[in-house]
Amino acid sequence: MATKLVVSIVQNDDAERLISALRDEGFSSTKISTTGGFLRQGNATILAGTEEGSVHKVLGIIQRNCHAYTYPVTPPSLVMGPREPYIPSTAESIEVHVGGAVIFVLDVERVIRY
Ligand code: 2BA
Repeated sequence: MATKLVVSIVQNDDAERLISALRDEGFSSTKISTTGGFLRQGNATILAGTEEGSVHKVLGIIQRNCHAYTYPVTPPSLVMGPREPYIPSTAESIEVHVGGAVIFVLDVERVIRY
C-alpha cells in the first residue's frame, strides 16, 4: 500500500497533545518548531508518515486535538506616507483567525531506514 506523509501546521499549545494522541493510536510523528510567515509567531509542524489507508485516522486525530483561535494584531501606529508619517484610521487591533490545523497530505516515493 502507498505511503503518505501528513504534514500538519498547528499551534504550539496543541502540539504535545496531538503527538500524544497520535502515539496512543499507534502513529509515529515528528515535531518541528516553525514560524508562521504572516503573524511571525511560533507554531509547530507535525510530520506523520503512514499507510494511505490510515490517513483518515490521522486526520481525525488532528481534528479532535487542534483548535482554532483568534490572534489580535495591532497595525503599526505610525505609517510612512509619501511626505511624512501618519497615524492610520484603523489603529485599533484586528483579529486574525488561525487554524485549528493547516494540513498537507503528500505522496511518499520511498521510505528508507538505515
Ligand atoms: P501564519 O502565516 O502566521 O498565518 C496565520 C493566519 O493569518 C492564517 O491562519 C490566516 O488566517 C492569516 N493569514 C495568513 N496569510 C495571510 C494574508 N496574506 N492575508 C491575510 N491573512 C493571512 P491559517 O490559514 O490557519 O494558517 C496557520 C499557519 O499555517 C500559518 O501561520 C502558516 O504557518 C501555515 N500555513 C497556512 N497556509 C499555508 C500554506 N499555504 N503553505 C505553508 N504554510 C501555511
